[in-house]
Amino acid sequence: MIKLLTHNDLDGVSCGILAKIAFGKEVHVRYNSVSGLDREVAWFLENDKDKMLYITDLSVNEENEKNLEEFYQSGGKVQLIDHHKSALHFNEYEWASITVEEEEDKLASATSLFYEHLVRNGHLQPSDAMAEYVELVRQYDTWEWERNENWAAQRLNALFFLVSIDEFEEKMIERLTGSEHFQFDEFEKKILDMEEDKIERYIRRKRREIVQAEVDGLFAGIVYAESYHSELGNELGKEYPHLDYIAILMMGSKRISFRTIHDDVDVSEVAGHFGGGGHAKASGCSMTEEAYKKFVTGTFHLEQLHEDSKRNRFNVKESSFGSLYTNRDDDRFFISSAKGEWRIKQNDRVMNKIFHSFAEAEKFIKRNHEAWLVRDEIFVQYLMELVKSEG
Ligand SMILES: [Mn+2]
Repeated sequence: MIKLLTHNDLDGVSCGILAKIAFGKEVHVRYNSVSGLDREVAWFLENDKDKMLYITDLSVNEENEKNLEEFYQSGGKVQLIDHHKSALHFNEYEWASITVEEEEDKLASATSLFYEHLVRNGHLQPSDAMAEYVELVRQYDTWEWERNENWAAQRLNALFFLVSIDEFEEKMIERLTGSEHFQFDEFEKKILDMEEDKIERYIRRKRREIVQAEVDGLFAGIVYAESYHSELGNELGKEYPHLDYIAILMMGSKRISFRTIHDDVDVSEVAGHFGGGGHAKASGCSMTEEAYKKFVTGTFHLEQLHEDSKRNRFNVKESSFGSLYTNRDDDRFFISSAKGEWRIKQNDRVMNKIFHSFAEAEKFIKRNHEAWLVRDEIFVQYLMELVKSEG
């Protein structure tokens, strides 16, 4: 008999799906949260030692690390397969294999590594449908889907959250063993479309609820939201690129998620300051007393950011005619360029500062004045007044 302990996200569950295709009734799969795995491993070492143990997409604590090595040295069968950088030190054991990058510019996921392992050891007959599925999971789990705009990968993860794990498993096993290629069926396409519409409306609403504040030297966009953190963090980050990161507050669970779209910002450091952690682009922490003061109390009185006008034909960013912004005090900010240098005219006065790109100039007025791009009508009126006053 074989036991597989794996993560309960798409990457981890897909390892379970592959194991069930490879071993059928011979394998017993259990899905775990990051914190739940060690209990399961300890239980295995107490009660299940006659089985072969696979651990995928997760790694164990020091005590289990020691006990697994002992288990292995005394003839036990165990194989740990993971792709997280933080687990690289497990490579010193014969029973563990940690691979972060499959090849240059191609990150590994647990599912892609496990698939390769099963095929290489003759447990699984490779197929196009499986290879296509594994690649979607890999791209989702490593965020490569974003760069590649691989929406099927994103939709696969959305589907994973729309149905129960049991149902997802059953559907995928049937599809991967019964079809030549991996595809969503008509019903799935329909519910995925509905889900996308729902997320879009949710994000549109949140875009109007965001406030900005400088917290510990970085500019944060702060929003209250219980759902769709990845999509929300990404969309808000792109809508307001002058912000260093987005902090998503969950009052019910007393937690904060941090997301950034910027390569020069590391939100695992931001979370670390409040006792949390995570990745450079996505992290989280508990809402400590200090975090509560900074993100909740410190920002409750603030007014929401105003969105840039979206349907303009004339007043657009980086235009050679200039771009006009305003703020809540009714100041006018006119950004224009000459000879590769960008300047800002605030009301009647041109600022001393010189900017080397439009983005820098815009960032300045958005950070310091919470300004937004005005509608075409106001822009045209502004230009007419300018002509009049000059003529
Ligand atoms: Mn993973």
